[in-house]
Amino acid sequence: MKKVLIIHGPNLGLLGLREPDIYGNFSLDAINEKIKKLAKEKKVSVDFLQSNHEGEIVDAIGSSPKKYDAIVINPAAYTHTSVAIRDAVAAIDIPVVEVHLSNIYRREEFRHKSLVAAAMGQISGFGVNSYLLGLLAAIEIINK
Ligand code: CA2
Repeated sequence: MKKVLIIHGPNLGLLGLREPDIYGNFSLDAINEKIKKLAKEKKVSVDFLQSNHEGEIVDAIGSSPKKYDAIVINPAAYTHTSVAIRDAVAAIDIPVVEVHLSNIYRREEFRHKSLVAAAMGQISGFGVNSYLLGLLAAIEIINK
């Protein structure tokens, strides 16, 4: 069975508690449940990592090709700042799909730039469905 790693970046553990107008009402656990349900339907297995630490995310990306066939990542604020995560993504040979709950291009200008866009593609602005669409994109690529 193909395996996909889902990475949630900093502060996404706070989902559902604050800023529901921007990020929706779902908690991170609720999002993960939806991802698990889709993964089961599509017969792939998923693991989850939520981390507020750049180095931990870099390590997870770097070691993922040994264990996973693809990554779906919401790098959160690191999207706009982290050359280290960008370089980690560029250094691995499995597909990486970048996702965002909000449409980063409709928000403050500093969010318009993604350094992680070294990823294969990006889905932004569809709330929890960004993760589901991101997982479908990853599955499509790894099943080819
Ligand atoms: O829209 C997204 O998914 C973001 O990656 C979310 C990040 C933000 O920095 C990016 O520009 C876009 C923020 C995640 C923090 O989530 C919170 C959730 C609830 C309350 C406060 C923050």
